[in-house]
Amino acid sequence: SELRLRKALDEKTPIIGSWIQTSSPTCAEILANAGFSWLGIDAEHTSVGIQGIEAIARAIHGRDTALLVRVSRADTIEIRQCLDVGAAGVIVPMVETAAQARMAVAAAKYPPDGVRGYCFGRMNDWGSNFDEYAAAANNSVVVIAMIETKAGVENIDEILAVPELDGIFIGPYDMSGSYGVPGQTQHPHLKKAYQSLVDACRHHGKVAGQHIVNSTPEKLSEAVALGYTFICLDADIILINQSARTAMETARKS
Ligand code: 3PY
Ligand code: MG
Repeated sequence: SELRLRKALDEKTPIIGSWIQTSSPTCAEILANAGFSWLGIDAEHTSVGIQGIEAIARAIHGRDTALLVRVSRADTIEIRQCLDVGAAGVIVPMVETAAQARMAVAAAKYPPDGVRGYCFGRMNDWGSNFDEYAAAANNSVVVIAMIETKAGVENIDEILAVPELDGIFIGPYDMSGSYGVPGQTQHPHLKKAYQSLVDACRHHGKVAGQHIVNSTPEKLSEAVALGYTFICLDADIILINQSARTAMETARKS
């Protein structure tokens, strides 16, 4: 599963994931079985803690679905804990400078590339796979920077120049706040900023990611046409919310 994610990121072929905001291993298993290539647990804005992340990693183990965690910040301990329980990589919010991108990468990589600490953990089968995992991890672990402020857009070239950074993921809501048009995620200034990010990624050979909320086939084709290859469709809470409301609407009408 990590390999499929890494391959898609390297080849810049569109790869479709979804988002997890609940700590339910059952919901995560359903999403994995539905065929998403990756699932991103939101540990920045939700109550899903490290035990929830570990439970979800177990629930989707053996599927062709890589687990990513949107951590709360570029913290070395938080990032290593996510990787040690089995995440294939991290999505780091609010990256605005190359220094912050370097910190994120360093937290996720073993020496000499970074400062990640060694341990026996889920990721190396509790030590049984210690040497193999340690040898492969710096290559396989994925680090994505969220660009969600005007400063991040302005510094995108220096951020993408950090060699081990795999790409970026846009945070449209925080971006709209940063541009002084809160909630207007499709404001012309934002659309221009998004396109400059996608162009910069193409120039640096990195992936550009976008979250499509209330997804439709049209929104997905538009994202692919614009050059996004790391695509997130909806979220566990959105999918269940929509289905529940649709079911009740239908029931009320019948
Ligand atoms: C944002 O839009 O700010 C996000 O972080 C979306 O995940
Ligand atoms: Mg955000």
